Amino acid sequence: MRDRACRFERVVALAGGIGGARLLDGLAAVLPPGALTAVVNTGDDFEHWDLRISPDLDTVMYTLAGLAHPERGWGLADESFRALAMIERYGGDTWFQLGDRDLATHLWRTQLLRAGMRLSAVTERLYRALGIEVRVLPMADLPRRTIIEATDGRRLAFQDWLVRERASPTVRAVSFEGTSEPAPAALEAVHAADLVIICPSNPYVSIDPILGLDGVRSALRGRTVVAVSPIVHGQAIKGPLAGMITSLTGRPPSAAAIAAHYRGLLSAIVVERGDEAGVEVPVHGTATVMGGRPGRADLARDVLRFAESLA
Ligand code: FO1
Repeated sequence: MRDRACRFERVVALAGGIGGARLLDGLAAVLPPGALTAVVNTGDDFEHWDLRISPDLDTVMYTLAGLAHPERGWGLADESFRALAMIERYGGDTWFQLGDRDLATHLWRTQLLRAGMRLSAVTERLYRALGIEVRVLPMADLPRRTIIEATDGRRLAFQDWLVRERASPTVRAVSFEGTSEPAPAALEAVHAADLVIICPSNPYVSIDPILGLDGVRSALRGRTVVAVSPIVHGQAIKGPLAGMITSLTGRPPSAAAIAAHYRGLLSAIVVERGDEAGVEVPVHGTATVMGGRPGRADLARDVLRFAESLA
């Protein structure tokens, strides 16, 4: 069901990871067709089994198509791992669990990229094939890899850190390698936006890769920018964020730490009810933990209504 009540016509949502995908799903459900553009992190992308893998673009795609694994958040609900089992028998790399149907996505994306198609065009083609109407753009067409600089001195590629080493090396810094050029359509979308939503994603490894691209921060200046906190009562719903806040800022994980990270960018922030303390921008407390699709639409509606109250 869509709410015609919303006055925003050009909403841009910055997203990465599972929390971001879920709010995008809610926004897609409540906004009129054509009103939403998603700019998705590609800093997690990497080559594995000689395939080009874009985990956040795929998590968003499967979530918007209603195909994502409901608990895990990544990969497909209806999946098998028989190819992975054969790779295991051959002694190949199995630390990154690629399912049989998920493999089709990586095979097809790799084939189109190797044929010279830009990642934006490949993304549009994959999403359209799964019946997704929302415009979803990669943050950049060329690779820009997120690097984790660990306190033990190692520089780790993102998936090596997150999955192979289970996010156990303490993070000293996060850096980025590769293009600094945003996808043209992504930058244009931000410039034209009447609302920008920063989804409840990991600020360091899902949103900063986008903000660090040429022209993005300046395009956000003067826009209404509303973030949704990915930290709820001091905890992350999913992933390594809580420990990263402590190791990168020396502060305990909190919604206030999230607002402080986006200092200077935010018009306001939406947090879990009870997490308003210490937040130095206009703040709205609500229920931010999304259950299934109805909860995602409820949060999306709540964020849009709060954003309307700001103007
Ligand atoms: N995350 C894991 O913790 N273990 C995995 O084996 C794994 C496989 C995987 C396959 C495809 C895909 O699109 C995502 C996958 N993820 C896995 C999640 C992924 O590492 C993260 O979701 C993103 O990179 C950060 O949100």
